[in-house]
Amino acid sequence: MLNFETRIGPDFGADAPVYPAAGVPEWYRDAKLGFFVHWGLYSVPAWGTPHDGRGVPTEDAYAHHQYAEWYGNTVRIAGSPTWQRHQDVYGTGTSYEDLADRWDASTFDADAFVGSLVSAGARYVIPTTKHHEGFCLWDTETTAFNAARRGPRRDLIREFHDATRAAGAKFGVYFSGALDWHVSDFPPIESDTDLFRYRRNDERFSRYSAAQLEELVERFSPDILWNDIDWPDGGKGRDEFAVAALLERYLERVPSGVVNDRWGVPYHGFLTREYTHVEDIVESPWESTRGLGFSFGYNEAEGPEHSLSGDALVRLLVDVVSKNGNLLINVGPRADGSIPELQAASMSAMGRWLEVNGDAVYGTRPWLRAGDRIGAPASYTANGGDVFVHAIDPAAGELRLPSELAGAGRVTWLGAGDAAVESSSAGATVSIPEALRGEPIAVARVTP
Ligand code: FUL
Repeated sequence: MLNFETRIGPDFGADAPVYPAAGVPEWYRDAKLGFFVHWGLYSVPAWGTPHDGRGVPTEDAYAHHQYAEWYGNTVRIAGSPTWQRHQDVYGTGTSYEDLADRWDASTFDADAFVGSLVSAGARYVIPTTKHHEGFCLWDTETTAFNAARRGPRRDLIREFHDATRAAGAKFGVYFSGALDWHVSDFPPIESDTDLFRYRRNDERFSRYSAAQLEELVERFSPDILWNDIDWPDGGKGRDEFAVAALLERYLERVPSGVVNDRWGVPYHGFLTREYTHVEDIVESPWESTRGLGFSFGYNEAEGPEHSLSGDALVRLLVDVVSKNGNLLINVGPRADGSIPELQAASMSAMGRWLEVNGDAVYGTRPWLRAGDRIGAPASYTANGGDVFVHAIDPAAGELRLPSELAGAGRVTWLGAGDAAVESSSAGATVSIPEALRGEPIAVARVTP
């Protein structure tokens, strides 16, 4: 997994740039669930070695990268499975960038696509505008290597933006700040050290990244700027094209906007965690991200054994929200813009669950603690005076209320009405209605 430490630098001493006041708006904390969309040239081959990151020795991690969106790097590592497969499928004469002309997105319908994310519960949508490959999905003036001129011949980000706003969701942009393989000339990245060594930090590139991000801000006023893998060092000072000035102008334009923590400067909005289990409530607002499988870009080599089921997805959402996080779950479409069935099935299951149980997720804040694991396990969320007790093993048939709530006024099951509380010397318990025992999580609302 790419859980390297973000590198803060360089140290400007007394000349350090001044950053805008950091903050995370309430709308973001209320939203709880967003969808990432990783879509790019890598969706054409749609391939990576499927694994969860644990079975592969560190020295082989990049040659066997499970992230299909890293194809453009993995394919350059001679002897890697991706290198071999590329030759088998495309022959030796096809470069990664040639894939741009093989990208046919003609069946993509942004309204239908975003509609399925919103039905799955998304309150915000963040497409990759430019991943590490350097291909821009919007009609940019900064490079001809973009989706309006090559492949789809459409401004895909404009389409995502319009559809997302029309659906009433917030719109964010993912942007690969310091990695752009299209305008770099380095050996492939084969280790976490290479990740910082084989990247451009010069002023020209810093200006290029700045111009692209600024274009996105001016055209789309995104609610979220989700930068990835740092910002080029040449753009970290006090210049007008540097990140401090960019963020200042962004927040002037979008005062309710929010940014993440991957800029490589002493400034952050929400914290990010990628394929990471967080143990307990984190006070600073944070966001958990992962793919539905082990990749963000669509990996056609993955099967159900690599993917989150609908039940597992609901449990992940509740676990994250009970600990003060948002879940940014990723969908990786096929090149043509369709959502693979395996992903669609889990998304629909989450949407159905949220239709009944959304009150226990959206707008909530953590309770006194994230959960209890004594007896039948439970997670907690709270809103106003109400506490939501999430039975995470409803098949157990019984839920024990935490001692702080034992004398509470009223207990109702979301989707099944009032509950009768039984008190004994062991504490207060409620029986889980039969109708909810097959759910991934059954939720009792406790009103004092
Ligand atoms: C990582 C990237 O390298 C992955 O490809 C993905 O975009 C993930 C969200 O962030 O750092």
